Amino acid sequence: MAAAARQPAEVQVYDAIIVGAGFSGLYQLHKLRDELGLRVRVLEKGDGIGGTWHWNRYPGARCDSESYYYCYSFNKEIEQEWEWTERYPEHPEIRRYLDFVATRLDLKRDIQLSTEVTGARFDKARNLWVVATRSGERFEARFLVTAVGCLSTANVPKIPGLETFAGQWYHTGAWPHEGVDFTGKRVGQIGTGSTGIQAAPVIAEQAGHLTVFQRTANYSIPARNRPMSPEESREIKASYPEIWEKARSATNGHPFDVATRGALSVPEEERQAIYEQAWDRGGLRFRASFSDILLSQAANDTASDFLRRKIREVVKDPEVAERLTPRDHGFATKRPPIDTNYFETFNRDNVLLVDLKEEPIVEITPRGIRTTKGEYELDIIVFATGFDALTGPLLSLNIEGEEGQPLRKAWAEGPRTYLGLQTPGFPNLFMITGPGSPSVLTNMPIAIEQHVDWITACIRHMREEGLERIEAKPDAAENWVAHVNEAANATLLPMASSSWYLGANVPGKPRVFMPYAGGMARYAGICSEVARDGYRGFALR
Ligand code: NA7
Repeated sequence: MAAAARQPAEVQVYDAIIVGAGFSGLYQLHKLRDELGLRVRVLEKGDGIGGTWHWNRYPGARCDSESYYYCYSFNKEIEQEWEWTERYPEHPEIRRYLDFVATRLDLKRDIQLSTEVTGARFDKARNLWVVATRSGERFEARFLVTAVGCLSTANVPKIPGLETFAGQWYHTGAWPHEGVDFTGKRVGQIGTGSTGIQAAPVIAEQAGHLTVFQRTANYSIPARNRPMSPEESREIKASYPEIWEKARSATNGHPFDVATRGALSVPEEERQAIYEQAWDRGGLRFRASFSDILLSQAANDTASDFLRRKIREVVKDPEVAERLTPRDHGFATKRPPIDTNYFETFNRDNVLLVDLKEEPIVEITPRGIRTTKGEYELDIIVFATGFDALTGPLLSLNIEGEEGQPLRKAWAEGPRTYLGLQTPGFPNLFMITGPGSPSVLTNMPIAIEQHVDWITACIRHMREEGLERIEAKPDAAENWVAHVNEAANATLLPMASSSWYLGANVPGKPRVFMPYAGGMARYAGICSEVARDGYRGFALR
């Protein structure tokens, strides 16, 4: 590729700037550079590629989607050559995979690492984005594509006294690359979401003692991780066309069927047998046991009750089991974790559960964590406290629209997008898996590929037609936000009051259900129709 033209003021000019070098940024670079022939620069804050997998290196970090479909589908050679070693890929394996893809497609030469975007503003006179970085570089490009992921802004709760803590503390989403040695240490882990549920069993095995501070008890399904056998791998590779077709036509981008029968349409005994089978098979597919687990409270109760019973069966101390049992929300109304020995971990002698509903944290002291009942002495605190999800990564870029309005202000009452792809007042800004798209409710690579393909086709169209500017119309965004709400309200999803889907985990964040719950296949259909209809709802010129 020709080097970017340099202007006297050292502004580096490109056709497109992509922010982020995870799954979405890599694929978007490939499409814009290698298919459309654009001059593209990827700016990545981390010192390596991999996005969420660059940062999330905490003990036990692995993907909850199965490896054979947590990958790209667009390139047959990559698909056939890469060998996954386990049913669920652990973080180093995903990084190796992305490195393999980036090398194969020669992407690295256009990715600038250790480059944090600190601001971007739209110059409406010239119809282009001006992007600034922490090191003082300036870039200009017609298109700005955010590939920043949905879960990349770590949420470290503001607990008084953290700065006085004499030990070490870490957030799981910014884990030290050299790892943390827990040997013989007294460890406190705050948080029992998907991350905490993966981390606790591994930390407990290494640490002298682990105290798990739980605010909301969670359901979890055994992952049943295992090595991939060569026969299984061969079979999968031979069936990829069907696998991808199924994933794309599914509600959640996973290549399995959701049962068509309702939970209450079968007798109790049969229902229990179906749940037992799903429990033994393991993984997120448990949710697909019946068609209405997220649609009917009565159906959901049957799944929730089954999982509560499993906790009682696994955890030996009935009081601990009761504290670990979720009673305030139904199964899968929050993102359901999957685990390896999570509940079993509470049978260990070196593990203690602290229920923060009974004894809230008062402060962090030099020696540990003090709750209303007493002080827990600790050497290390692990914050498995999640992320400022979906909007956080976008707002932290300090984006200003065509009238100089900050995105933070435009979204003060929650994200306003059209299709999760664009927001009014911010022309030529495309958000891969932005709020208002299915994103986190799906197997992410499927959602990412659909968005990147759509954005690429849109930019191709603009260039062919000699257009310089595309912007979501305000009424299209209003209607879409209403539709996103309507889709969420048709399910039980908005009922979990502590869910990060609603922004509830971050104090002061607007309570808006952010991802699109109408289903991946339906959503992709709407996007295609919008494009076919001359980009209905967008203003182009
Ligand atoms: P989550 O799912 O947001 O979980 C965060 C956990 O931390 C959850 O148990 C929270 O309790 C807890 N939390 C958050 N803030 C606090 C404070 N201030 N005090 C005590 N406990 C707190 O994040 P994860 O990293 O586990 O998972 C994120 C996604 O990554 C996951 O869903 C997958 O999609 C991959 P709460 O439930 O809010 O009461």
